[in-house]
Amino acid sequence: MRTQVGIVGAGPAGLLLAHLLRLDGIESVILENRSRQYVIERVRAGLLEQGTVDLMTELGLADRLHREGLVHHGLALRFGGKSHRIPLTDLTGKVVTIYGQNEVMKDLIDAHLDAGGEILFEAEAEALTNLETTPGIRFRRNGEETVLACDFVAGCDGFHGMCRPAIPDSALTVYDREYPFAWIGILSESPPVSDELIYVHHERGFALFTMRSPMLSRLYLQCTPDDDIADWPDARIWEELHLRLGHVDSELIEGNVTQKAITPMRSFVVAPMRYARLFIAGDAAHIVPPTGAKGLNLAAADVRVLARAFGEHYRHGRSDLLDRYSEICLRRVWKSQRFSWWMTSMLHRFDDQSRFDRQVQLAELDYVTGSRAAMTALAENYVGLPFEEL
Ligand code: FAS
Ligand code: PHB
Repeated sequence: MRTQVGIVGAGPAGLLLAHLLRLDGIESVILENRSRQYVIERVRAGLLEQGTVDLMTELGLADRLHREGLVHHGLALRFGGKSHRIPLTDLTGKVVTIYGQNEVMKDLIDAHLDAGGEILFEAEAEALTNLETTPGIRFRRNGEETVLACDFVAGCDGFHGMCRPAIPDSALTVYDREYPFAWIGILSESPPVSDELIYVHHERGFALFTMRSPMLSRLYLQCTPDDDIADWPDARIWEELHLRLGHVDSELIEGNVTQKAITPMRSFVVAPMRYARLFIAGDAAHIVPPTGAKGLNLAAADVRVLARAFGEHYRHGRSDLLDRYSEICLRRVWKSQRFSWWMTSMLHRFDDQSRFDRQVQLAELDYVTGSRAAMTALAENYVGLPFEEL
């Protein structure tokens, strides 16, 4: 098999890249080791920055998003039993949109296949060859081994993929931080407790009240990293959510829990995001704790740059943007890392925390929710920093 850009992974990064390339007349083939059904049912992110929605709108992929997505103009930080609203749109002129990642996946896959795009599901990429000269991706599908020859490989295979590990350790610098807690996330068939997100700082630990639709709530609780989901029956989760939310005007309604999982919390970056003719994007290159809701949005920002760089290469034979791909993306990645680490540090309970640290956290929350300058800094990072001019 042969194509111009071989893409490993049909997540947000791989699919958005394939769309951008197709519209630029550049061929690509996506290899995805999971089934189509699995990819569109996987529950992950749910908050889209304005820039990500604008990108999908430009690509003509946002009709259902605009119909079904929930546009938010603010969020609440809750501490000391009181909620404080951050008026995102008043402060930045921008909005965020709640629209499940699995819905984004459905829209991107349907549209790409309808437009004649090529996605091979249940195709596991096993090895990359000749990355310096004539790259190949060896993959296994239906028990058969095949090599996809290509000009470039786009490693969009997530944190646990095989593309990043294909880069020699000596060529990479790794930045890593693990947090001493994790998140239990549930989907509940119940109306959200508020029509805007509530981020809760509580002595029992962090909690987040978000949603997927007016009848589907998404709820998160801080737990310990080695917690076993079996130790968290629904009743215990609801009890903890009520305790951490405390008394609010509207009632937290308990619904049928349709999905429940524990997500580890880490900050991770590798540099550079390129090795010869392999370019890595999204979770394959960086992981943020979900407190800042940046994961999916960073993946979109990476491939926006990568697609433009491939376009310059194929249209004008120019490689300067390919050469600057890593530097451009890492600037945004580190700003999102800083913001996600800051939100995580300000809102979570650390077991080794002293009384002093705790008071500093509360003072930071008090300052951020009382100063227009500090609120604006939070808001502009949350809605998404402007894309770099390319
Ligand atoms: P993805 O991981 O989405 O996609 C990579 C794809 O590559 C997958 O489909 C995988 O099956 C495929 N693949 C892997 N190895 C392969 C191989 N060898 N061959 C072929 N295909 C291969 N972000 C938020 O903002 N909010 C959240 O609430 C949130 N929750 C999350 C919960 C979980 C459990 C996880 C893991 C992430 C969560 N994130 C969240 C972050 C998430 O949204 C990611 O940032 C986003 O999916 C990144 O997209 P990609 O880089 O495309 O990687
Ligand atoms: C979600 O809706 O899943 C979500 C929203 C905001 C976050 C994390 C997760 O910070």
